[in-house]
Amino acid sequence: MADRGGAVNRLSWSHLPAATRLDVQLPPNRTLAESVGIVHLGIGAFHRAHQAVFTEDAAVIAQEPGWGICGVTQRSSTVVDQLRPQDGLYAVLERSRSEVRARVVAQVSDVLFAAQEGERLLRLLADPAVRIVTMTVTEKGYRRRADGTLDLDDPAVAHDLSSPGRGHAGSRSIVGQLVRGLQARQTCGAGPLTLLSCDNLTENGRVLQGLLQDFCRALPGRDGEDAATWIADNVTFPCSMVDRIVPATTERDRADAAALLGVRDEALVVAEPFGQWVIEDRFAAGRPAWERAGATLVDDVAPYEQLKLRVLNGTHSMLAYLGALAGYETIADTVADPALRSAARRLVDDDVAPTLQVPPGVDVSAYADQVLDRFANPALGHRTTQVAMDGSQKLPVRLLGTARDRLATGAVPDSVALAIAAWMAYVVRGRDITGRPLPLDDPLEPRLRKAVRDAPGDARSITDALLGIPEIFGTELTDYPAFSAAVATHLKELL
Ligand code: CS2
Repeated sequence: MADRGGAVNRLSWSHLPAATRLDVQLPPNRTLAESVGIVHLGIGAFHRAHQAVFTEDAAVIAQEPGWGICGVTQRSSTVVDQLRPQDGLYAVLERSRSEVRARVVAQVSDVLFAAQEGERLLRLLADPAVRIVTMTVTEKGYRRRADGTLDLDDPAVAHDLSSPGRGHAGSRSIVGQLVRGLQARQTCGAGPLTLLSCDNLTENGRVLQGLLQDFCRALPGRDGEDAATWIADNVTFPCSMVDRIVPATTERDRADAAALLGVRDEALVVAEPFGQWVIEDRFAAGRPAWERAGATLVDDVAPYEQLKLRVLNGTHSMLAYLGALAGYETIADTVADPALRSAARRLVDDDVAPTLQVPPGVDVSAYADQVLDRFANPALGHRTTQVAMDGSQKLPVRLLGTARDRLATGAVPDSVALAIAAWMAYVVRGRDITGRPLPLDDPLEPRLRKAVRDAPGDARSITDALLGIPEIFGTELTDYPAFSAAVATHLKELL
């Protein structure tokens, strides 16, 4: 089956790339990651291109075994089917403007499909060798209400709360899996643990901690109280900021990788050369020497996180909606349009910059230039519609904090209004300028469609209908009529 660039064999420890190419980095010694010390929930492309790489580099530099990763997949067995036949090996294809390089990563030494292997997940969380649980489960994976509390009516959460007894294995929500795992850990006497959220949320560690507390409070009987006390005494929840652009892998990427590696890699991920990780240094039971791999360990992540979410992710979302509507397939094509690049730059200069608490040594203008240059990397092929998905979950984190801070000082954040109007136009139109359909991939899709259907159809009424969804916009924005007027004006132009 020589289907991928002539490569017959599949990547694994018995089929490694030849050691002769300078543009291919081979994995380190197999034993380094054999023993699992980290369980990662949500083993998608992002984790494999980011935290797993930092962890492997740290293990190699410090020559420290024991931090192998067991990647847990939640919704489908695809990643398990990709990684297991490859002994967990996969390549990161790094695409800069001028070159393509690949490195084979071996840090993910085990994988697990939670829906079918609940018992094993529980055993791992209760294993004393496991000292950190990291996660990238996306914004919607936390199942939060608009007020930040756990959505107890969410079917997965409700299921987990009503499942019988301590340490029950069939949990479906992340929060349920964690609390049940921690109960099992308490029972086994396995000792303290760190839960490290790596999702794009404001104060991700605090958010996670709050959700676990909500879950414990909602558990019937004494179980919840016991679990909450044990967690308070034994578990830390550092915040972290993660950054690397990781577009969805395509068949072309797989063919390029096969040509480079000489073996097929079904678990391939693609990434830009840049990578950043800022972590609050509050670990309950040790951690890899991530600082030796280039991560920044700090006392307070908030300024870094705010900078990244508001500048990078804020402009990313704005460009995704404006670009998709204008018929651009990729973010790189979008920032190549001078009008759209300036719109993103204005969002940073006029609205975001005045709200920031700038991290030491950072120049916001230079940071914004760097971000837009990263977006402009044409080799990535990062699709506008990929960034556009889950808007209802992303806008609050990326844009509404900026809006609130500006409004509180009496300013009307016109660029934020444009970004929100672009999202609304994307939802309403469902097609780009050439008539091509734009997918609305969003957990609130039925709600969004209904709001638009029920509105009379002019830009003002659509703006009011969508801004009136409290799950996205909360309730305070309605106190600022000048802001909703600005959104409506932009929406009218876009429609
Ligand atoms: C993007 C992010 O898909 C998206 O919504 O904005 O995934 C972005 O590429 C990363 O946060 C970069 O670190």
